[in-house]
Order: sequence, then C-alpha cells, then structure tokens
Amino acid sequence: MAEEKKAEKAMKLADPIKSSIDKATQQMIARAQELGIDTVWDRAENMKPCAIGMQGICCKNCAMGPCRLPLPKGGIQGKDTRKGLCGATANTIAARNFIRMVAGGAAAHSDHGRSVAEVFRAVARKESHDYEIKDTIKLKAVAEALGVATTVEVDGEVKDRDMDEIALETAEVAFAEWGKPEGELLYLKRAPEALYEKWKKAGVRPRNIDREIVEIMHRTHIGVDMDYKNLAKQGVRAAIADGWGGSMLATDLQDILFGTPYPMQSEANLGVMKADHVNVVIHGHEPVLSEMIIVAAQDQEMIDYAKSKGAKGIQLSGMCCTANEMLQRHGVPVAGTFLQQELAIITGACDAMVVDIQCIFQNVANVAECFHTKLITTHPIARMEQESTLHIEFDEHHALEDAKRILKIAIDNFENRATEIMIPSQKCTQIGGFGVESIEYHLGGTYRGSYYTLNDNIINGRIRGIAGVVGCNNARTRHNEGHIAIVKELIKNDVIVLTTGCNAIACGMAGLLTPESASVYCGPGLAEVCETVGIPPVLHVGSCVDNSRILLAATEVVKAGGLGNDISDLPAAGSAPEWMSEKAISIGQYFVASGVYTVFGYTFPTSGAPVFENYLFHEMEKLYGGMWDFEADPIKHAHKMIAHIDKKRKALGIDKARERVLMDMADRQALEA
Ligand code: SF4
Ligand code: MSK
Repeated sequence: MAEEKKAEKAMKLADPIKSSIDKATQQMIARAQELGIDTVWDRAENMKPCAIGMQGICCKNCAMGPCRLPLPKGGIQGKDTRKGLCGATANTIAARNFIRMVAGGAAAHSDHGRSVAEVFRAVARKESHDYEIKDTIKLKAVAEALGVATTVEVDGEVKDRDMDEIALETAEVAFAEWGKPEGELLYLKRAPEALYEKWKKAGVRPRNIDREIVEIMHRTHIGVDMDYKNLAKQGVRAAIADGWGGSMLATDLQDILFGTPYPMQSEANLGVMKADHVNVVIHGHEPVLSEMIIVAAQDQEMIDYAKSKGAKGIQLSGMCCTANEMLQRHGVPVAGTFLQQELAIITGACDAMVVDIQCIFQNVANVAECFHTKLITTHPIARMEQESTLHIEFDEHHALEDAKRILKIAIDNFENRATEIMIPSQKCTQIGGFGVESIEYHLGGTYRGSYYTLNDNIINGRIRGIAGVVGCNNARTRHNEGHIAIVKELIKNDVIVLTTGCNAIACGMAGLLTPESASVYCGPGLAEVCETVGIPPVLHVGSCVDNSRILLAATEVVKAGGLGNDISDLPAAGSAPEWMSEKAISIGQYFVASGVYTVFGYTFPTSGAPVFENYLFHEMEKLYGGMWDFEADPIKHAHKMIAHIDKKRKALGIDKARERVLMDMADRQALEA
C-alpha cells in the first residue's frame, strides 16, 4: 500500500517527443529522465497553471485579497458585475496586472541598459581599461541622436570634436535618460514624425525611463487608478520608454563598446559543445560579461592552461540572449534556447555555466549538483540560495581579471568530469549579426547602401511584407513548434522575417538562418530577392534589447519612401509565438504603440476581462495605429499577420503589383514546363 502511494506520488514524466520538435532536445530530455533528473518539461506535467491567474483576473495587490474573479459559466450575460473586495472590476484588475507585466519587462530591459551605460561611462572617464570604444562611427551617430555636438568651431573653421570629449558627454547625456527631472526621452524624435505626433496627442511621451515604471507601481497600488483605459495609457508610456529608451540605449551603447554586428557564420544547438574541450556555457543577457570572457578565452596563457589539464582547448557557447550577443559580434556558437539550459548541463560536458541576469532557471543549480558543473553567478542583483553555486561578482573596473578567474575555475574543473558524457550530435549552420546598418549595406551595396531596394521589392510585390517574430519558449507549448511553423509559413508567403531572442535561436537550430534556406522554404518572390542579394529569408537581428533594431529598421523603411509616412502604414506585423516573460509583454506593447499589429501565441493574459481585451485588440489601433491580437494555432497565427500585411498593401495601393509579380512567376513556370 505504502509502495502504491509512493508510486502515485511519483513525478509524471514528460513525453520527450511531445515536448519539443528538436531532436537534440528530445534526446536530452530522455537522458535526464534516465538519470532521474527532472527538467522543466517534467515539472510542467506535474504542475498545471492557475486558470484564473492565466486570464489576468486574480488580484493580490492588497492583503484583503487575493480576489479572484472567474468568468461565469457561459460567459458574461448583460452587465459584468464581478468585483473584488475594494470594488475593483475585472477590467481594472486585468489592466493593473497587464501593466505591471509591462513594468517588469521594461525594468528588466532598462536596468540592463543602465548597466551598459555604467560601463560606457567608466570607459569614457578612463576608469575602466579592459573595455574600449570599438565603433566610433556609431558613437558619433548616437551622440547626434542625443543632441551631443560632434563638431566644434575653431577660428571660424568647423572641425571634428575630440572623440574622448564626445564619448564623455554622450555618456552623461545617455545616463540622464533614466532619471532626468524634466523634458522627454531624446530618442522619441528618432521615430517617424507622424508617430511622434500620435504619441504627443495621446499624452504618452515618456518623461524618463525610471519614472514611467515607478508610476505603474503607484497607479496599480490599491485605490489609485481605476480606469482601464488610463491604466493602459501608462502601460504604453512605460513600454515606449523601454523600446525607444532603455532597450535602444542598451543596443546602441553595446554597439559602441563592443562593435556593431555584421553578418557572420556560426552554428546552433547543443551539438556545438565539444567533449574534448573545456566547455563554458554563458547564459543570461548582458554582453558586458560575455565580451570579457571571450577576450580571456583567446588568451594563449588560458588556452595553454586548458591544454595542461588534458583538454584540446576552450569551447565557449551561449544560451538565451547572451548567445545572441556573442553570436552577432563574434560568431560564438549558440548552445540553445531558454528551455535548453538544463540540458546543456545534462550533457555532462559543461565544466562551468556562467550566468548574469534574466531567464535563468533556479533549477540549473540543482541540475549542476548532479554533475561536476560549476554554476557561477556574476551579478550583484542575481544570486541563488543554493550553496553549491559560486558567486564571482563581475566589476567593470577589473573585468578581465574576473573573466580569467571564472575561466580558470572552469578549466580546473575539466578533470573532475565523470566518464559518461552525452552531447547530442545536432547542430546547424547559421548566419547571425544583421542590424539596421548591415541590412542597409546588404540591400544597397557599399556605394548606394539604403533601404530603397527593400522598399522597391515590397512595392513591386516580390516581398509581400515584413514580420518581426521574436520572443521566448514556453514549457506549456511544444518547444520551437510555434516558432518554426509561423516563420516557415511567413517566408513561404513571401514575408521577410526579422528575428530576435529565442525565436532567432530556434530559427538557427532549424536551418532557417542561411541564404540557402531561401530556395527551400520561401515563396518565389522572396526566394528571388534572397538569392540575388545573398541573404537568408530570416534575418537574425540580435537579443531581446535588440528589438529596438527592428523599430529603427522600420523607421528606415518609412524614410526610404513609397510606403506611407508612419510605421503603421507599412505592410508589417509582429509576433511572439511562444512568449512567457514580462519582457515579451513590454516588447509587444511598444511594438503596438509604434504602429505594429502584434500577435501573441500560447495564451493572452487578459482573456478574463473581455472589455479590456477588446480595448487592447481593437481600440488601441485608433490611438497608435497598431493593436494586439492572440492566436494559438501557428498557421492561423501566420495568416492573421499575412491578412494584415495584405490590408496595408491594399491601403497603399500596391496590392495589384503583387498580383502581377505572381502572374509573371506562374507564366515563367508554365514556359519552363
Ligand atoms: Fe482585492 Fe482590491 Fe485588494 Fe485587489 S486591491 S486584492 S481587488 S481588495
Ligand atoms: S532570452 S526573454 S526567454 S526571448 Fe532574452 Fe529568450 Fe524570452 Fe529570455
């Protein structure tokens, strides 16, 4: 009987095939189960999410709650009378919860940006000697966008200003964006004028980055803002402060310090780990850490030290957005997505996993305890309670020293490996490192670099439209299934895709980030463009903060002309197929506020408050030109985006051009036959 009870209580195991579409992942889930180690998929089998919480209608903003407001069976008939103890309606509760998610996401991106700004300021002040300014062209461009003079008049002659002076002033001006007492964010003026005017009219221009986040926490406290529209307005303002503020500054300052990405080849998936090398997996978000580890790993002294321990060398690989940062600037291979972090350790070949901030499972510490892996936390705001973890605080003033210390721990640990190692063989070639600058160069060439070629091909119909497909994985959906199905459906229908975050990693693992994939997966128009120009149909533009690159690329398309005068006029749409983080909500909200129709997969966190949801899905369009939507089915999801793109083509009067292009192609095919 006791045995039976024990068996009843035993953890249900996830089905590896149903958990992921990726073979390496399936294999490693099975391996974990064989070793008796639980992974996120097993835990998802055993703990179901709370339906009321999922729908956004549980409030715990005061100790009279939690107040749960389930939808009545059969839906709402007549007036919605649901209310919490204080009288908060379902709309108020859902709106408060929603914008608190925006606050969480905007805070995460913007605090990341602040850390980079601190390093940049230390470099500009010559207080840090391990980092340097790598891209002075970008420094000048950013300085100009922040209103910092890049020239100076001497004796009536205009001369270039000293680069050190520009850096110092840019650092001070950038830093002030987080907390200046008056004015508005300086980067708002980088948006198309029509969009800026919309923000002005709607009263959502952010004053500074931190203030908008603080104000969300204030407004959502019990008894403050009780109008879902007014709450949503503040959500928009904080999200704009993320996309056109904290995230954009993070991207720009990272490019200045570490170099603006350019396309380079690499590989993706767990198969990039090497059994005979010291494997260091770097996981998290801030390239401040990973950049220095890359420098340390190239040090001959370190390589020799690794060899002295019996390894053939040092193999760095990345996880989550750190992977994207290292890929786009150095071609460092990508070990996996958000959901694969435990699996990298389960290979038995991970000598150290080095983490900083965001998207790190606390359970990696438990998994590491089952192996020889050292789990090293490095950020003062992100530590773990498990005593088995090592904490080595990373400081920009002695960054290289810290990086070498971390690497030495990994190398020393190489000889502690157990003999049984299982690294899946799967890995795929990928090209990463696209950005506003490199897209311009690739489409226009050195002498006539511009977005006109892209616009021309949109106008003539070869490219039907542009999609930004981004975001996380979620253990409640089959790993990478939604990501890949949606992206494939889009490119099949001639929609070019810009990708970031874990969607980008999923696309890399599935072989969609190579120019060759165009002839296999694309519709005839997009395939022709990709083959002519030599680009993949899915352009990897970076990490989560680099969604700001998508905003600026869209702005460049508007500027190039012929496709309206605002981002909302473009045949474009956004998507987060497998989202899970608060950052995804903030990103979605700034896409919407910038005029983009944005569809989320898996679930939507306001479904228990239909009136508020209707506001997000329909009413917001009148204010900003963009709106939210939700669709769990990947093919329907992609077709909602395509329908929106076609609607915009029609409004621009370019729908007929596409029909002609398709007819030409059919004619050509008929002739060939
Ligand atoms: Fe309940 Fe109102 Fe308190 Fe929320 S704020 S927990 S709805 S009483
Ligand atoms: S890492 S936020 S799981 S994309 Fe930026 Fe991936 Fe989502 Fe984290």
